[in-house]
Amino acid sequence: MLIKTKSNILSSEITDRAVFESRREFIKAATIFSAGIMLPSSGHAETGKYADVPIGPYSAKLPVTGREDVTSYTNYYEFSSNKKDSTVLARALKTKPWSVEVAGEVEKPGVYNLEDILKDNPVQERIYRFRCVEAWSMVVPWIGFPLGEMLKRFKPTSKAKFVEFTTIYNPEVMIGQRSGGLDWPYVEGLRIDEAMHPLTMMVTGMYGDELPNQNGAPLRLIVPWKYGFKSIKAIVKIRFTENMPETAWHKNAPNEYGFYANVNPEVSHPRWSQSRERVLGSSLFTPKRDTEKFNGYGAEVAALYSDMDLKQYF
Ligand SMILES: Nc1nc2c(c(=O)[nH]1)N[C@H]1C(S)=C(S)[C@@H](COP(=O)(O)O)O[C@H]1N2
Ligand SMILES: [Mo]
Repeated sequence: MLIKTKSNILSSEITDRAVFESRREFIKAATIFSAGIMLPSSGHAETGKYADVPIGPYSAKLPVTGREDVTSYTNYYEFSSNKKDSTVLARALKTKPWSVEVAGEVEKPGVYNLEDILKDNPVQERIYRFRCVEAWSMVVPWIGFPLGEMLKRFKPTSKAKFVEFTTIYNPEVMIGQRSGGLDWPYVEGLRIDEAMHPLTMMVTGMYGDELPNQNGAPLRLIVPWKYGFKSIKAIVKIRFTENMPETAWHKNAPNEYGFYANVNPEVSHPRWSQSRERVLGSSLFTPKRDTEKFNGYGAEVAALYSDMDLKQYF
């Protein structure tokens, strides 16, 4: 399946806040366009938990990648570095009940139940591009809410310049955590303006249904203009900090994985080019897609980095 081969997401492809279009009709059309035929197992659930959520701002009108492809090829090193194995092993994680500790430079620290967080943060669907640093990409209909809206409720202090996220540490179930590779638990971070940017999402579902364990249930981050490793899964802690947090992949290989990790076809990974990407679900004969700077979200986010050399701050 070929998604779309060229250039930036047109502004006409991004819905504005007022537009609540007929989401189901579009999704059906998109699924037919992308898969040729509609199978009951692909596309968005009609009856899933989130079947009727409104479509949110910034949702791109792009054909989505097949659900099977997105749920059977996952990066989740706590379970396995093998993408197929991690989808199966992740079933063992218990995701209910779940709570998130909020700490650091914030007026309302504490331990919050996920259910209570969800009461305050109504969900919406957003179709976003997603680009892994390994040079593959997909288009996913995420369900979630803007991270910034949630963070504001905790009242960050003026010293909060960064936000650090931590994945659950549970080596009994997460068997990958019993050995090295990454320094567990997995940690990621954003600058506060990146965290507050309206494109940045906390995700609880996909394809109209709850998030499958392998895709980061019950709560993960999605930052569509950054490489996928920033989009940390199974979050149990959010800490506001004055200094830039040390992050798992950066610690593992600082010359390969920068803190910013903005999608940038002009800056190669030391071991491979970032100029093109394999679209998940496409055939071996499908040409690779040209990678777009900021993954196509430059109109929204380039201003965040206007005074920075992105080759230095990769
Ligand atoms: N906790 C945790 N979060 C993680 C990862 C991981 O191994 N552990 N992998 C990252 C990487 S490299 C990518 S590309 C995305 C993959 O998301 P997906 O499996 O839902 O496609 O998750 C990111 N979040
Ligand atoms: Mo990735």
